[in-house]
Formats: sequence, structure tokens, C-alpha cells
Amino acid sequence: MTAASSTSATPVLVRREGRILVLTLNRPEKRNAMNDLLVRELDRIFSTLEPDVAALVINSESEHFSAGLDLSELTTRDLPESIMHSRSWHATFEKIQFGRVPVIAALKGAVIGGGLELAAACHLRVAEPTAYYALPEGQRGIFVGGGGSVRLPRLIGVSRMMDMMMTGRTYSAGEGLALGISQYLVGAGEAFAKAMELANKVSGNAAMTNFALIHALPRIAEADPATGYVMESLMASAASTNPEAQKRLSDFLEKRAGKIVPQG
Ligand code: 1HE
Repeated sequence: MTAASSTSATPVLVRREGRILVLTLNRPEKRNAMNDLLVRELDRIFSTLEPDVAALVINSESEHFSAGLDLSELTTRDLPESIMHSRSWHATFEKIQFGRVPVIAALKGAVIGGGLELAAACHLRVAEPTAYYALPEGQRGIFVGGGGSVRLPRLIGVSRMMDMMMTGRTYSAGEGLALGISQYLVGAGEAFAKAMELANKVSGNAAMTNFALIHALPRIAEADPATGYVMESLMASAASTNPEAQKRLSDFLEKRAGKIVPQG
């Protein structure tokens, strides 16, 4: 493990663990509220990934994953600036969701507003029992602006998101697992280790598989079925005729690959 490249003013700490890039949200005194600098830093990191980075983990080493948008910056923008600010979050979060590598979020404590929008842009989410999910935009008189109204209904449905924003309802880590906000729920203090385990696992996938899952699957799922089937056939063929797939298929057929066993 290399030391974190950071100063105390760095809103995102970055370090490498082998082929995994670890990003640590680093505004603990503001509960990792996301200011412009933090979002710009995420944008820079995702725009300049080294080719040998195979997966990425986003975590927090303090009590909370993120308290969402830094509300102190909201009071200074006029309408055009506000629209462009929201669009800048969209651009950054698009780079996370539709980049080259799988991104895994390790969640704990507050996963609120923009923090939940950031988590929703990641591909896998691992939560600790302290994690809780809220969209207090309704209470603050504002609206989600980081892609939440696009991504969150796809995770939990419009009606649950409406409830969260209209009434301030929060969901616990256990509820979040049941609803599909996180795919994993682990013990206290275990989210980062689990996220790293998953990152190492997915970084062993064929590059074409991760491409298909990140770029094709969400588009196929939203396409009309006739288009979706054609896209699926094209993607399946691009994957299965790739030399990496051919090798993995031979490994199985010639008894060199493991069998699929239940993981408990
Ligand atoms: C903040 C923020 C923030 C904390 N913007 N400064 N998000 C919210 O509405 C959530 C607001 N935050 C909270 O409800 C609480 O801070 C927490 C439950 C997350 C944590 O509570 P606690 O007791 O651990 O900390 P605290 O004492 O409330 O906060 C510590 C400091 O962080 C304090 O500043 P200080 O100068 O008094 O030390 C807080 O003001 C500051 N802080 N959260 C700015 N969010 C793209 S659109 C997305 C829209 C949204 O994300 S809306 C949701 C906003």
C-alpha cells in the first residue's frame, strides 16, 4: 500500500492498493459534505485514471459517508449558475457510472442527499449497520441535482423516493439492503474490507465483461425490448468471440476452471 497523496485541505484522498484505486472522502469536519472543490476533484480523478487501474473504491474514514451537497455554497448562485452547477455534478457522476472501471462505494453513517446520489452512481454499494439514507432536499426547499431523480427511482422506485423527499422518511441499512439501495450489508467497520474484496474480484473479470455490465446492461434494460434483444445479441457476441472469453471457456471445458458453488 502506498501512502495517501494528500494535504489536509485535500477533499479526496487517493491511494493505490495494487490495481485498485481507493478514494477517501476527506471533509470529516463537514461530514463529507460535497463542495465544488470535492466534486471537481472527483471529476479530475475519474478523467485521468491510469490504464492499469482495474477498479475503484470510494469510502469514508470518518463517521459518515457524506452529508450531501455543501449547503453553504447554495446561497450564492443565481439561476444560470445553479443550473450549470447541477449539470457539473451530472457530468462528474456520469464519468463514475459510465467510466472504464467498476466503482464500489463503502457506506456508513449518513448517506444523505448528494451523498446518496454519489453512491447511486457507483456500481456496487456495501453498507455497514450505521448507514442510513435520506433525501432532506424536500425539507430544505430544494430538489436533488446530482442525478438522483434519474438514478434513485431505478433503484427504489418513484414512490419511495417521493416519500423520502416529501416526508423526510429515512431508511436504515437493513431496509436499504432489502430495497436494493445497497447490494451488501456487512458488520460494523467491515464495509471497506468487503468493498476491497469485491474490487479485487471484479478486477479479475474480462475487460469486455466489465464493459458490457457498465455500458451495455443499463442501456439494454432501458431500451424497448426489440432494441434490447438486438443490443444483447451484439454484446453477447462481442464478448464470447473475444480471445479472453475463448480462453475462459476452454479452461472450463478442459477442467481448469472452478465450478460454481453457493457462497452462503
Ligand atoms: C454541513 C452539511 C452540509 C453538515 N452542508 N455543512 N444535506 C443535509 O441536509 C444534511 C445536513 N447535515 C446533517 O443533517 C448532519 O450534519 C449530519 C446528520 C450529517 C451529521 O450530524 P452531526 O451531529 O454529526 O454533525 P453536525 O454538527 O450537524 O455538522 C458538523 C458540521 O458540518 C457543522 O458545521 P460547523 O461549522 O457548525 O462545525 C455543519 O453545519 C456541517 N455540515 N452537513 C454544509 N450538507 C446536487 S443536489 C444535492 C442536494 C443535497 O445534497 S441536499 C442534502 C443536504
